[in-house]
Amino acid sequence: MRNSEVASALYEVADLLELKGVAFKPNAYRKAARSIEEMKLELSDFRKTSNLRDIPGVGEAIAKKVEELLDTGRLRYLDELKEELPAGLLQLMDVPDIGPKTAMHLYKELRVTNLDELRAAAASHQIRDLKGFGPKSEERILQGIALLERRSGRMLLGQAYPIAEAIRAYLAGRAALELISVGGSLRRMKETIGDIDLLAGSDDPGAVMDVFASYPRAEELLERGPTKAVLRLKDGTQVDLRVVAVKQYGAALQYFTGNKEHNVVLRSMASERGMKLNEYGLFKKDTGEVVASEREEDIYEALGLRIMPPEMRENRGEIEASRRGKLPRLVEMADIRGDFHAHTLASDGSATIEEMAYAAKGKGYEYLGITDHSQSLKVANGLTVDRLRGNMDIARHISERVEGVQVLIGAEVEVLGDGKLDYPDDVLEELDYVIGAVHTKFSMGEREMTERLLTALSNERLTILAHPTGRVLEQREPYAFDMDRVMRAAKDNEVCLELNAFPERLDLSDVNCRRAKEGGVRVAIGTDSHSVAQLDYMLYGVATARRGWLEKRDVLNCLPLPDLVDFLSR
Ligand code: DGT
Ligand code: CA
Ligand code: CA
Repeated sequence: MRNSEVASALYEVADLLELKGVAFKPNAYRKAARSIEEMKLELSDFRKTSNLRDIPGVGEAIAKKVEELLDTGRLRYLDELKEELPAGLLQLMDVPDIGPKTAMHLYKELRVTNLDELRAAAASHQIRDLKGFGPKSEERILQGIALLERRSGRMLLGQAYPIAEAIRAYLAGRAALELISVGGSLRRMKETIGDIDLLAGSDDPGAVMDVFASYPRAEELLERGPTKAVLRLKDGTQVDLRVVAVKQYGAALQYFTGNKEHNVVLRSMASERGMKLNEYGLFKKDTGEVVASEREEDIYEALGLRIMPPEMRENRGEIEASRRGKLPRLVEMADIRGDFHAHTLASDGSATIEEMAYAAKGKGYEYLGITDHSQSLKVANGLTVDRLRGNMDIARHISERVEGVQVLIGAEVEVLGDGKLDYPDDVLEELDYVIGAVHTKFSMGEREMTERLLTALSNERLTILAHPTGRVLEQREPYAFDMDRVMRAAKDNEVCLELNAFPERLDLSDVNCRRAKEGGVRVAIGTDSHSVAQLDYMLYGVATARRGWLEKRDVLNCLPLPDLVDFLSR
């Protein structure tokens, strides 16, 4: 069993215990699951040399269960819990706004045991009369169910990327392949991924396919032809591999990177120039002579274009920009000098300020902003003013101790319903910078929400507006508000909009990043890390910024520390 599978069993135990109304234990299981998810080493290797109880959050009882999972692939305790409660109850908790308490309440009061029964209960107005519910809750439940059903079955970039990277590395090592790349939406670093496409260039396709089929995480080889194979992994993910001749690698890579609309335009450009473009190459129409095929850039060049980064290939003006020599120089990971959004043990993170600071230093950053939650967000253990001040002292101390990286002292401050910020102005004044965030009252109307955001933006202590649309990919739509007015206010008040790099958010989206750039609004990328490992999410933030055509000057994280300090002290 892989760590992710062990973790997901423990999460399920936590959910079921919570449904049963058991106190404390669910959080213990979740904490252990999180630690296991974040381990670099596989548990099966780890336990050869170490004690499972050395894993943070894993005590004697949980260690036994982890052992059972590793040894037998099953957990009797989990099976028993599942027998006690109807299986569909866990499904109810997939509906936004329905947590374990609500699910259990609906079960006890209305005998609702699955999604269909929940829909029926909401539609026949049985829910509004329950204590703590009303007509609005019925509406929200129905909307939530509809959203669940619309779920596209697409993976998040942050899920697909590590899976694909692991297979790519496996193939590159075993098959001694030099020409191997991800293709499709993953190469374009789109926020969600339908399936993973891999492309290899080799003159011995059979050997590459054999290695592919031997991948340890493989469940089943669904398809194997002379040049194409499809593998299903143990976690259900599907991976396409194509192997093409070395001489045709560039053409195939171009074709299978897409997107489709981008390719359609290229093909018609080829046609206008008396040529033909397909996955084998660019050819002269009359003689069939090969114009380009081995290198991707040669294909673009032969069409009068400069090759552009895959992230831009969405037929959103990149071909025209390339033709006119006006391609932007997209921001890169190497340009990133720090991270603006990180939580610690003080609120709902899992690491200390010190651990986070060392991790930032390890990444070569010049600065890391610590932004724990503010007082009114009690579910995330938001900091009272006293605790915040205590934390500031610690952060200053650590900043001095950890050489080479500056710990910036910020806070992720609630934007309250009326747009006011959740700490008094004099407290905000003590911070190096302030992130404002909406985490409550998502369902207010467009006018009210716009006013709320504009009020927050008018506070001169606000530096960054966090995850500006509030969307959660595949789960929650953006809240209603007037983006144009918010962008204008952000520009006028010199507030940055965040590109939250957390895979579930990627908010601002690529399209909104581009709007920000066009509106003269600077973007600040924040990973919203709740652990050391999540600092790696910067990669997805930068990719999304690149998809939004952002350049170094558009991104706050590219400022060297002295310039950033200047900016923050204005
Ligand atoms: P996905 O998997 O839904 O996230 O999106 P993609 O872009 O990865 O699409 P996929 O996996 O269906 O195909 C991979 C690439 O292959 C796609 O980006 C462009 C190319 N391709 C696939 N089908 C066609 C097609 O019918 N015409 C053209 N021109 N290109 C195609
Ligand atoms: Ca794909
Ligand atoms: Ca595909």
